[in-house]
Amino acid sequence: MSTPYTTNNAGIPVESDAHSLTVGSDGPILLQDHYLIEKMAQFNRERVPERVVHAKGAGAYGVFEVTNDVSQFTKADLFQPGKRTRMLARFSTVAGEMGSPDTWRDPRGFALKFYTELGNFDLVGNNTPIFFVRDPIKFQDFIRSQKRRPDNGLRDNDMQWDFWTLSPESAHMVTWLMGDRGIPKTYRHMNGYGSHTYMWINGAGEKFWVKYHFKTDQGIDFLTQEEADHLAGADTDCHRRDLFTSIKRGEHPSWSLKVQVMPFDDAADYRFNPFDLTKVWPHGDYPLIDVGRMTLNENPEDYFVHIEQAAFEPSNMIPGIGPSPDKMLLGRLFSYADTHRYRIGPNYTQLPPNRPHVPVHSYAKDGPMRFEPARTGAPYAPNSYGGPEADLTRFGEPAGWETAGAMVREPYKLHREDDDWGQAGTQVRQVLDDAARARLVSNVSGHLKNGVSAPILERALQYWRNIDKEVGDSIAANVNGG
Ligand code: HDE
Repeated sequence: MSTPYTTNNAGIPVESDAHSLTVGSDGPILLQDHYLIEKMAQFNRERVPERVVHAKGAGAYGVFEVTNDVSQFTKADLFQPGKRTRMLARFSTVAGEMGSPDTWRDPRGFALKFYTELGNFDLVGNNTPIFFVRDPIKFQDFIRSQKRRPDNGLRDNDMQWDFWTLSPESAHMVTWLMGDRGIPKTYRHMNGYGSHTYMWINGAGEKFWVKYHFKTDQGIDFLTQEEADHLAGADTDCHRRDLFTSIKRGEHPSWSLKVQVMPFDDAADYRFNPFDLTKVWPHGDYPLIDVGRMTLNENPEDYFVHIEQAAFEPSNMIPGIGPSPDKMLLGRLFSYADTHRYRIGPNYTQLPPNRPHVPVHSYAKDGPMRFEPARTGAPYAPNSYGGPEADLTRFGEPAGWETAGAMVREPYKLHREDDDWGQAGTQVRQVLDDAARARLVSNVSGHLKNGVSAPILERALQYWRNIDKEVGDSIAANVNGG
């Protein structure tokens, strides 16, 4: 294939990419060199704002295929027997900026977009089944404690432990973060979770509560703090590189999707609040049920077009899937589309990674960079010109639940075994083995010794004793004695 000739953005052949237009070879540059101006002006406008969280990431396309019949629980298109659905995944860290190291200790984003026959279904999770807080009003404050101080622009362990020790509901997630799961060996060697409780609705309109678990088929593996610190300098983008090169080699990473299903009426009296994002449902109560497998088998052609502009939103739920009373999930249903409209523009759903693979019959129109005409007969509904009409009969069932009460600002009502320390303690004592517990103690000790001031340090040692007395004492001995 012959090399194409260079054009400008208007498709006009250009004379040179090496020399600006001047008067004589040594003379002044001419304003009429609009190609030079185009190159400089385009360059100055290449950035879109980075994600305010999860700025550093990597992504790939793939396919989700159903391996087990779960249609008794949901009528969702992508979960029907025999179904294969194209998808996009993006993995990320949370607090780091776009150029930050892949190996910083942090939860990892696990964002999935499924291009189903009834529109895009997005499941925007993490590599942890829980989160630091249980009310969205605290999320912004939490993130700011993880980022940079306003005075010197530096990250600060003092802020992090100040926030965590003043928000004890963070204990379960901090135990995950400071353990082996806090630094996965690669994006391929970590699990993904929907984290929240969601709703499934089957063909008969029966509702269930579900939690999603994407178990890595590569096996869980992690980096020690020392290995991570070395890679942060030696290969800052090691996780992005690993995902891209493994797919390029034909080693397609996959994850097996399983769900926990809770009968709708169990929620009210379950021993834990099933909608509290800082809690898991012990698998003995609701065992894992196989659903299918996601395999990532195609690298994006262009990172900026497909990954930097990818827009995931928990509000993208298709028929058969719905939200739950989880306050964090309900807060997220607003935030993501809002951030996309700001970061990418109001027509972000028309971009390649975000556009549905089915026809769009919405009444949205105009706005910057719009390039799909609104095929609605007239720009309003209803109209007499063949415009689309909402089909209440087919899609009218509300994925909702009964609720009532006065308007209040209060924490969740407690279920029998709800508290802030119990599940963190169970994890430390029953899930971690001795070696993992020792690494947890070492990681926390090292973090606390790095810039945490006395009053906050005392609170942090008590925080860990509340989780587990023995672990708390070991950390205290390291910090005070070591
Ligand atoms: Fe996010 N989160 N989040 N988050 N989140 C964003 O949307 C938000 C939360 C997660 O690869 C933002 O597109 C609120 C939990 C991932 O592009 C923003 C709350 C979980 C990604 C936002 C949370 C997540 C984001 C910033 C508390 C796991 C990256 C950029 C109620 C279950 C997606 C963007 C990608 C990104 C809001 C908490 C996962 C600001 C308000 C919990 C994986 O809209």
